[in-house]
Amino acid sequence: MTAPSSGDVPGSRGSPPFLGLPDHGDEADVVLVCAPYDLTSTYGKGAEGGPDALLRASGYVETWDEETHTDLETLAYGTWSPEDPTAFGQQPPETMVAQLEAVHAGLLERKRRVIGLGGEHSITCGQFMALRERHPDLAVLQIDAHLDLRETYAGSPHNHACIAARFLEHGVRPIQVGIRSCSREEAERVAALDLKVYWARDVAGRIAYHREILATLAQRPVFVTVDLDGFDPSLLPATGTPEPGGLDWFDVTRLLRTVGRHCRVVGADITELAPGEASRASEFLAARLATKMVSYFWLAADSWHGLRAR
Ligand SMILES: [Mn+2]
Repeated sequence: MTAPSSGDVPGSRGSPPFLGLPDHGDEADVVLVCAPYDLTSTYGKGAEGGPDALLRASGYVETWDEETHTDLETLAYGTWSPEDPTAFGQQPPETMVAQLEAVHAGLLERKRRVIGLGGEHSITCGQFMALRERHPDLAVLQIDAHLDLRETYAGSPHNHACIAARFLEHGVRPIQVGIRSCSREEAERVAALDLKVYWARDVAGRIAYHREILATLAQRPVFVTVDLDGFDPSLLPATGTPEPGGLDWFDVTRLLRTVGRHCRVVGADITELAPGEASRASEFLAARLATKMVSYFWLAADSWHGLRAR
């Protein structure tokens, strides 16, 4: 694999194009960064197939967003994929994260809007670090079934069960939504640090808490990281740790729409899609979520915020 530099040109290297549209390479407005990585997952495996499955499914998603009345075809898309996906997937998490950080830093430098595609949730750290470097006041909204607050897991600080601990380590207190599983130590950490956790049992089917989230996000640039296990497994079974009692489609999309409407979203990702047999609905949901992110965070947001859409 060739080491990426900040000047690395995004371009399709074998991954299906987003929405089946032409890949605009270096001219893209929105870049999907594929991270086919699943080394540290402990239960259900297969997340290395997530980015390609999502992109493939996106070819069958309507480009007209029925809700915001925006046409995704008015933006130009590109994908970045590792030169050698097998080598990418076998490297230790520390080097994987460092590589992704360089890729994301280069894209941010060129003012690209980026959605990271996992891969397991540890891939988030690369994009987060690049965004944090650029936006010292970065806020993080995490949708997940799990707190991910362990300092290390299975011997690594970059295990997929540790991503929120990495946010804290870099001075960012994540807002976590959809949580319904944690260890005693993680629960104690939430209490000790007074972290803002929106448990699935408290927020499923509700929207009143959105106002509180907006107050916390205030005027800060926001990174939205979605572990797909935040959704209920009846909707999205194709994920490594399908915890019961999750969020439904409208729980998640209404929250993301509110955040796009009122905040400046500077990056997002979708992780932990682990395609397998009969996972078409999961793959399609993940692809549809990517289109909603583009609409809410950028396409519709440009007009909501009074900016001129391209
Ligand atoms: Mn999770």
